[in-house]
Amino acid sequence: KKSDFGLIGLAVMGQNLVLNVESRGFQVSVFNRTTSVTDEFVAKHPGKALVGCHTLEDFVQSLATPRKIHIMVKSTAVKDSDRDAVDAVIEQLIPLLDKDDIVIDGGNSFYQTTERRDAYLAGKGLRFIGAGVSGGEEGARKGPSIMPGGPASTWEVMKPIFESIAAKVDGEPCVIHIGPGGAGHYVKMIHNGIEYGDMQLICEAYNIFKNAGFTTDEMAAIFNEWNEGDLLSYLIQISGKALEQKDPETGKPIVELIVDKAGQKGTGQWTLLNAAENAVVISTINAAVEARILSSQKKQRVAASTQLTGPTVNITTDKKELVKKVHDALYASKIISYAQGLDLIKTMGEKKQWGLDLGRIAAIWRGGCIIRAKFLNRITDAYRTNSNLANLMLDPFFKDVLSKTQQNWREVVSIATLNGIPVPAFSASLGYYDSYRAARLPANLLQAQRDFFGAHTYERTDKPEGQMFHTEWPEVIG
Ligand code: 2AM
Repeated sequence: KKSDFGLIGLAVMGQNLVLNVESRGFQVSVFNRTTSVTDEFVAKHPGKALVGCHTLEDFVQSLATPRKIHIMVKSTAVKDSDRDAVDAVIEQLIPLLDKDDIVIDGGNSFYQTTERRDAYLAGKGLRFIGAGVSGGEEGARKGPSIMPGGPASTWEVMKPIFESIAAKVDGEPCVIHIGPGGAGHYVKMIHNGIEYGDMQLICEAYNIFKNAGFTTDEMAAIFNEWNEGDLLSYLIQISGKALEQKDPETGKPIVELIVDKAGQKGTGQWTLLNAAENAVVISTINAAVEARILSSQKKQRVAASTQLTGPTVNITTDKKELVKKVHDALYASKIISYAQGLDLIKTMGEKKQWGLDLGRIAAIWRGGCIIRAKFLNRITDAYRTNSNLANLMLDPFFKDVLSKTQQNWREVVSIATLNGIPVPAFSASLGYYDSYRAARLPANLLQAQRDFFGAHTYERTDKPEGQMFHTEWPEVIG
């Protein structure tokens, strides 16, 4: 019997994905460059419908047509011109495949690279799907959130397998056809940017509590409680669990022993670059990426800590009150972060004519992936009610939440600022909210400056739009 599905690249994610597909009743062929890995994997799972292959030829021959070959190897290309392991595997596969066979790249590839591969394989009569897969190792095994991009007709062929392996929420699989070409990997990239935002916001909440003298156990209890309400999400849940964890050697909370230097693999930076290219403001995600960068400059920070002064921390707010305020600051900032990320997806989707459905995209993030959260239901509802929503903040539900949380949000940013506690993502979110809702910003003076030094001209509030004016400004000497 030929296999229903094939997977190349048996690192942890690949292995887990194979076990997931197999568990849904499909026979899976596997191939890994280092053959001992293949043998060990198959030997470790006796009785499962797995076919281990030592050569790509055998692997391809073992698959039913049209073949469905999922590549899960290390992707490193960051520009459309870069070639990486995914390209190497594709090149090896091409001479072995037949017309209409389907190649799926399930790694974190850059969306432009995906577009190049899509066009290249289409030119050879082959079909390509660039799929963002989120959920880490556990998600891959039990059900990830999958964001596939490619032709709708190819999606139709892949749909039964993708839907059966994806996470389910309320019986709905966490996978939809995102759009053509690079749309899937693009949406996965923004998903990662949003993930950066969510994580940083939680860390800022933690930092305020820590400075206010809360113990890690108290903080764990707060996160655990929040996980029963509006903030219910995987990231809040694991933050509570992480804070509870004690180091077996010292008995201390493990979180307090972990060095405060954050790593990153690059999808956050890609998101920033793309936002800049599209002139979309994603200040919360931006703050989150930059916070990781500053955290990694530990040496400079330690040196500066004895040179640059700040206020003495003295938070006098009642603990219970503070918890409520920080909750609201976190909730409001999270809404802003999603509003910005979705604005970027919307802008790019329109530019590329991808026909993206923001409500359905939010719906497939409800399960499987790292940003899974209860409040995504509200986002889905918002776009279901109004698919043309200009900004998530303007949806009636979110408008109301922002209105009710903002006093506490402002107080938290004030308390943190007055105490010298950095809250770059909380304050960037608030700055965005206040700028977006301002009927008049100080850009009038900015236009005057531009006209002053560069005769760039300006419009007037008392004259028709589009009519440009210039002032003969006085000469400035020195
Ligand atoms: P390996 O076990 O032979 O190293 C993650 O690194 C996965 O990608 C591994 O399964 C690894 O195979 C595979 N991989 C990395 N580079 C590769 C390449 N150039 N060709 C094929 N597989 C590769």
